[in-house]
Amino acid sequence: MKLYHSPASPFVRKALVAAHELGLAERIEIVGVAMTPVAGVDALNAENPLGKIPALVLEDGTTLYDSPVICEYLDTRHDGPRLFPPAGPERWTALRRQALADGLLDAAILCRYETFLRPAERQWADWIDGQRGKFRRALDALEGEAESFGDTVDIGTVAAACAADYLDFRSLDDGWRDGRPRLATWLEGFAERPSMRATRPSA
Ligand code: 99T
Repeated sequence: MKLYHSPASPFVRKALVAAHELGLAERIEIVGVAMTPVAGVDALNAENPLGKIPALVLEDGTTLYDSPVICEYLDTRHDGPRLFPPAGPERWTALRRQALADGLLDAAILCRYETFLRPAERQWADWIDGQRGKFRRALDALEGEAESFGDTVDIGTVAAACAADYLDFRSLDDGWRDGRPRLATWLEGFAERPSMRATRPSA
């Protein structure tokens, strides 16, 4: 399998953390790409018309995207404990947490693009505030349930860890731990998992 990858992408990281947790990381070949919403890469666009990463090219040439689909696919490729609970309330909780964390990231990345990519004279402060409001409310929601994360390793907690860690990586909200002690403590522990350490972004 080939994974279109950038070390900065928290969505790619989520797919790779899943691969490490499931013992599949060595079966994935990394294809590095550097693109933005305003500077695409033809080879990636040919695999994923949305021009986004992660995109996973399977052995039969099929390409899967986006990160929830890739993670759920990887979860069918092993015999160990599942990252996606198969049924019942645990499944809906894990999927909802994944949606919350992915939505947090969507808002955070839109802030990043707005402040980093868009020329300063065209930036829209209200819009940035709106996105910041979304990811801060998402953090509050994660804080509200962090105590129940316990030692759970599923797609919900993997997504939550990748999302919160991205805020630090891009310095998008340096004070996010203030008032969110449970989430902060939980992340400190989860970030030490080998899967998280192996995928920690460096640049
Ligand atoms: O929007 C673009 O054209 C390029 N952006 C991406 O490919 C980002 C990379 S994070 N990926 C997504 O937004 C994927 C979202 C999708 N729903 C999923 O896979 O779950 C780059 C962050 C950074 O550089 O800081």
